[in-house]
Amino acid sequence: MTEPIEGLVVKSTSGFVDVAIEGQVVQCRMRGRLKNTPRTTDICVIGDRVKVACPDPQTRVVVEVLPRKTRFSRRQPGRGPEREDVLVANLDQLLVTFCYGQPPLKTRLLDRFLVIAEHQGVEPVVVMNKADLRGSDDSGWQSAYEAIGYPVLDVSAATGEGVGLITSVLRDKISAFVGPSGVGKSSLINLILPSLDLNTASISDHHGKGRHTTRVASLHPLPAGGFLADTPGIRELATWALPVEDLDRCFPELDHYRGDCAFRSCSHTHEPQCAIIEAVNAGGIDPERYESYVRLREESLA
Ligand SMILES: Nc1nc2c(ncn2[C@@H]2O[C@H](COP(=O)(O)OP(=O)(O)O)[C@@H](O)[C@H]2O)c(=O)[nH]1
Ligand SMILES: [Mg+2]
Ligand SMILES: [Zn+2]
Repeated sequence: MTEPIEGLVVKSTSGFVDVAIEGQVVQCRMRGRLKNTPRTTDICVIGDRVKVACPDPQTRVVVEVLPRKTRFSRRQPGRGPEREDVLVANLDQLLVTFCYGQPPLKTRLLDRFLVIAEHQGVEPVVVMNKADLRGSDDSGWQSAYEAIGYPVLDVSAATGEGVGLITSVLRDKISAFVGPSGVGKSSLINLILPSLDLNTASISDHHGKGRHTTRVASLHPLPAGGFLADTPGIRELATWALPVEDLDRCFPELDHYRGDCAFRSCSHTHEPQCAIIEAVNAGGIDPERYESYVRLREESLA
């Protein structure tokens, strides 16, 4: 038997995984011993790097799952020990997509997606689609985000404006699009990956139903290199709960001030000598972003 070869899991169904190895996709079994290992996390998900052995010419077996750099996951609440539900391993970036025109941008929701990305250790990129509908007073909010370090890409699936920017952001990385229904995610993905031919009739998207009812999690290879993650759970991202104690660290612009609060466990909502509140009053922190922090905090306490 030859040395196991390293590959990337691009599809995972029970007992079998599709692994991309040197540009080809091969179906593999999971080695029985791996399947039976006691676990609190999924053994093998899309984005995992694995070692594949070839005991005979017809058989490919995943013999090892390599350690994950990052895991994009959610906790499965319920009885017994909490279980981690990993949606994508080694996800590099989240393209948080909104648009000009309809539906209108909700910065609270944008901030929620950004916070989730920070919490998961994934790089967020803000995509503003339908740039063809951009009005002259539509862009004031962007500078606050760019100052924090979040790039904002103006694009249009309708005219093709800025699509090259997205293509270069996606190159050689594992990425996923998130955002509300109707902003044009499917339209953008169809431009980037025409072979996928996603349904852009947004009615079917609204409830996650429609043509693709039995969708499994997959990584789609991009023509210029890299992969686009498509997993049903990503759609529910906006409803994920966040641990309140982690929240202030998910607003990177607070980092600079946080250490100067008088109280070590300052919630930055009512305490005296709170450096964050002082910075909001002095104009160093965007008041809208601070408002998002306060709201998300109330929500995670509820
Ligand atoms: N004007 C304009 N309309 C767009 C653009 N991209 C998508 N749309 C329209 O927006 C609607 C929703 O698009 P869709 O891709 O289904 O959004 P999704 O729900 O985020 O996947 C469709 O009617 C599209 O034709 C764009 O760049 N400009
Ligand atoms: Mg869609
Ligand atoms: Zn404080």
